[in-house]
Amino acid sequence: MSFFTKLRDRLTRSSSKIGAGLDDIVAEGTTDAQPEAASVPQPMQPPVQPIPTPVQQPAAPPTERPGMIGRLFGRSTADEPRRELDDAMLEELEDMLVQADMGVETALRVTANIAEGRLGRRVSSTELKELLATEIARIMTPVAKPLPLYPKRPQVVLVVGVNGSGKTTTIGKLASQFKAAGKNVVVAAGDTFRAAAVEQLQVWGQRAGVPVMTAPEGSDPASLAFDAMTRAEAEGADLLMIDTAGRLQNRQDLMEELAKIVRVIRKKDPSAPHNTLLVLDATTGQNALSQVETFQKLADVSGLVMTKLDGTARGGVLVALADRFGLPIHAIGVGEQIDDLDAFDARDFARALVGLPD
Ligand SMILES: Nc1nc2c(ncn2[C@@H]2O[C@H](COP(=O)(O)OP(=O)(O)OP(=O)(O)O)[C@@H](O)[C@H]2O)c(=O)[nH]1
Ligand SMILES: [Mg+2]
Repeated sequence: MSFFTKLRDRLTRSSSKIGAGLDDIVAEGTTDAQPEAASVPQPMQPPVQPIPTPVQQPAAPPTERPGMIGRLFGRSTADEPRRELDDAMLEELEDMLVQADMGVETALRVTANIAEGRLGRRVSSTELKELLATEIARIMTPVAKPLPLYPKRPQVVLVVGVNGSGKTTTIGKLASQFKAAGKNVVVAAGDTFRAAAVEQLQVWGQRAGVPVMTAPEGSDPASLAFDAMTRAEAEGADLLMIDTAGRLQNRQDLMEELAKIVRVIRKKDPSAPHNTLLVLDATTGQNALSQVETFQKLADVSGLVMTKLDGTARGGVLVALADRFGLPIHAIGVGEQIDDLDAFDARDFARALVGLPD
């Protein structure tokens, strides 16, 4: 199964929320104001073209679009109900996007861009989805960047995030993918607070076929990080991924612990860590925004991974994150299995989020 199919199938709650929201908005206007619009056949008219936008994707010639989408949806977009794009409709659109966790600022911007040059036109739900997907892709394309790989050995990747966000699972999945790509990977169980956390990483290490450096429960994570650096250097590892604890009592503890890990690994390599990945849980919705702010103060966050996009209605938060922070989004997780993580693709995500086919 392609990752797009998986993403689209599993992002159902977000996509049905947004897709159904758009259907409702259009339907509402057609029943109230323009009852004739849905039923009048227009056999003599040319097929309705999607409204051109400044960044219209070159993927398919515009003349083929309605037919293609029509086939996929089992009907032609020309027969779809239409609603005039006016202030009332834009307001509904904005509210719906806020409800879908896109955040007020981002919802406003997206709505304004959709409105630009189109006020007074009559749009169908499918066209509105296409427009929205284009706007979302426009926001997300600049941040869709896979984890950069440097010639530096070992490249040290520090993985941070709140309790339960998916750090350990993400390390397991990434380790497996880098291993499969021929990289020599070492992971370090820097979350030394719980024996279960270490065991969990060991299980992932076995699945991925990579060595896991551990230390006794309760020992100093920084000294483990130092030992892991030593081993990764000795083995000529390409990548060292360091897991961290997310459940420290307060921000001060967490800050001190992360700072100490960084200090210690810099004794080995002053340029490390080369990446600091913040792992966010999509189900936390708008809270993810404040987590980014918090962790940017605690650590030099270089990129994001968003997990648990499966089965949440809050996938829109990723758009708000991209719009607000512009931090690279390296990967997204859509399940608990080893292959349920992939590089973030802006267009795929945008189309899946609004419930459009590939
Ligand atoms: N559905 C789903 N579950 C996920 C995903 N990623 C992680 N999980 C689950 O989320 C739970 C927490 O994941 P962990 O990787 O243990 O999270 P953590 O950040 O290491 O947690 P702490 O070590 O407690 O701070 C586990 O049950 C994972 O299987 C995902 O993309 N989708
Ligand atoms: Mg963990």
